[in-house]
Amino acid sequence: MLPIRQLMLSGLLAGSLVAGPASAQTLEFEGAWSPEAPPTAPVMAGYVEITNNGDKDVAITAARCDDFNKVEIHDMVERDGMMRMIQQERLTIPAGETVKLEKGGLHLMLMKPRRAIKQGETLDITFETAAGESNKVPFEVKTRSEQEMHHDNHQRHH
Ligand SMILES: [Cu+2]
Repeated sequence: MLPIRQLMLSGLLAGSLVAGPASAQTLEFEGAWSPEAPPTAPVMAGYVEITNNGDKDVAITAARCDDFNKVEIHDMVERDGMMRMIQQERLTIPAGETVKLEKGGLHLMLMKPRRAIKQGETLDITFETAAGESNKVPFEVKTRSEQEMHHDNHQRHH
């Protein structure tokens, strides 16, 4: 019986080794935050750095949050001398690269809050990829000055 058990065990081990990296999330989300907005604001923004640790490009095709009617991915584009926000149907994170969603560029647009959202709260935003993976990311609601302070501290540590 023993050799069979060992065979099965090694088979299981091999199986888990194969399944491990394939099922792990390839996207890494860092520094996710949302600037606090006045209570009557119809939209809020979301910023985050997304790194693709895999060896294949990953396309984010949707984002959603229970606290908002809709979440869109926007980019800032100059048209006719004016900066406009253009909705992106997909956001591709190239293999091994980091894409930054930040002020003045790519950002999340959180539309029509379903409740009052205050500083210090966390918004759970879920990103869906074209491959069917979903990544739930906590976005911290902060004032802009808080975020700048945090950024300074962060840089001092490195
Ligand atoms: Cu926008």
